[in-house]
Amino acid sequence: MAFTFQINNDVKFKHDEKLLAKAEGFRPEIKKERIHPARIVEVIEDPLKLNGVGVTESDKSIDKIEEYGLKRNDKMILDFGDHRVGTFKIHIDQTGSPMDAPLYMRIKFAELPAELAAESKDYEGWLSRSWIQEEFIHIDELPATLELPRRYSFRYVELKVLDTSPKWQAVFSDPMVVTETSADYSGFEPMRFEDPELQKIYDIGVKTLADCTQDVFEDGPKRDRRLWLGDLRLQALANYATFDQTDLVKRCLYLFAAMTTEEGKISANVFVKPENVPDDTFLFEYSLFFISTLYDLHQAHPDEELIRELYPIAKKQMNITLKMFDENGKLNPDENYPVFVDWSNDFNKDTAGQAEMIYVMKQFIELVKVVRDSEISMYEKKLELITDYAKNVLFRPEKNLFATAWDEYNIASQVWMVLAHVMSDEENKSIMQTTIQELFPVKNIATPYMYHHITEALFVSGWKEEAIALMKSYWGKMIDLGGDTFFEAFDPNLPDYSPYGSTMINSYCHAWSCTPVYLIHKYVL
Ligand code: RAM
Repeated sequence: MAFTFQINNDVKFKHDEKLLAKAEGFRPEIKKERIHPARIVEVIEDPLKLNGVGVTESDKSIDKIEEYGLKRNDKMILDFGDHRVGTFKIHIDQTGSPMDAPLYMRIKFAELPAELAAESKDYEGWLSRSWIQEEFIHIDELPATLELPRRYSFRYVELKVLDTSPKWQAVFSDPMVVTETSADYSGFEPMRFEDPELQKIYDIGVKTLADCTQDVFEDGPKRDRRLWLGDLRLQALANYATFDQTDLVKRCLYLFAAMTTEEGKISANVFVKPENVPDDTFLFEYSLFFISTLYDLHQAHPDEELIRELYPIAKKQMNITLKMFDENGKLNPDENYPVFVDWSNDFNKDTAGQAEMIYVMKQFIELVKVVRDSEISMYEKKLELITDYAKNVLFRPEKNLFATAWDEYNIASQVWMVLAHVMSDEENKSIMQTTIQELFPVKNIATPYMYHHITEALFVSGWKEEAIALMKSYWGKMIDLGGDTFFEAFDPNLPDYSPYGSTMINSYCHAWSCTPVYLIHKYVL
């Protein structure tokens, strides 16, 4: 089912000031560092890189940058050597005759060379074009230091002079990014592997996580630059395996907990600037993953007081979701509260949604035990009913696979049922074997988010070699295509895929793709 914009203007939200104050108390310090470009590059055709675009070192030297005068339509691309998140500053002067007209220029920021080759005037996607990282600027007097107020996410900066005048040229010097992150490297010991492929995947995963670790766990520093619950759940797991900044996870949980709807439904994402505002967007499992994130935090760093404090929020959400199940334990999907699973809409998500509920209910019951809620048996009975429906109706023994409502057998259904441990370990191993035989190689899955779940399902069901192979081929392919960080959306069969109708808006540093750091930490060693 397609999920685009949800507009729910009539929904009323709470603002629990006490919980918001706690979120504020855990606001992290943003660390800054000045970085200068490593070289000047030019865009080239490169069939091995994303969308066939790469870069090569220019014959211009970065050390002599102030010797190059740029006139109408001239451009220069600065390469900052790695992915950076921060603000940009450059000094501009002129050479030649007096400045008889303003300087008019475009500055474009790109995470990957493919974005340098794309022109924003051609953009026809359904998300706002305002996400495209470029600025058109007039400067009346030179010399001047141009300090852009916005934060950008990039490795490359293209300076294009749209016009000077035939009498003079623009001269640039001292370009610099002041990077921003709240990731704390001080106590962090990166893991070391003999396998160089694994090392690269791990290192890039850590970098992806760090660049998304800001005032909250952002989904992506280029876009949407906000806190999404589905992303948070995975970021938090990766965080425990790396920087282990528990306070930031708490901050994010408090933000969601403080701003539910009046009924207690949890938003899919929240904004924190200029003030805390929940988005009127709701996704079935994102709401539920508040419970998972709380459970995972308690696993990583037991904190009974926090569980007691946030349990009422988790319970309300659980009760709201339980109403979506009928007397037989079947999920009645609601298109206004869609099951997400992946950006691909090429498969039915009902069975995956049923499994996600089982996955979360098991974690919820552990929280029920922590707080000793007397309603425990009601939840256990509901879990049994919903699980029985999955086992007796959705599972097809003759196929050894779970079906969806329309008798479709897809990877997502198997993966989530395995992650939810609906069947025994032995049965799970055999279901994943059938999945590998019948449904692999993976097709029509568009995000590292779903590839993460496929990989984890292989690990938990005893297919370790297959899991590592999938991780290497999928995340490794993003590296081969030129990624310095991992992408938001990536279908290896359709490398130029975008959920939004244009890759210009895709984010190439997206936190939900950083999970190899967690998977490697948990299952490989
Ligand atoms: C993308 C966002 C976010 C994700 C949603 C569902 O648009 O960037 O990462 O959680 O999809």
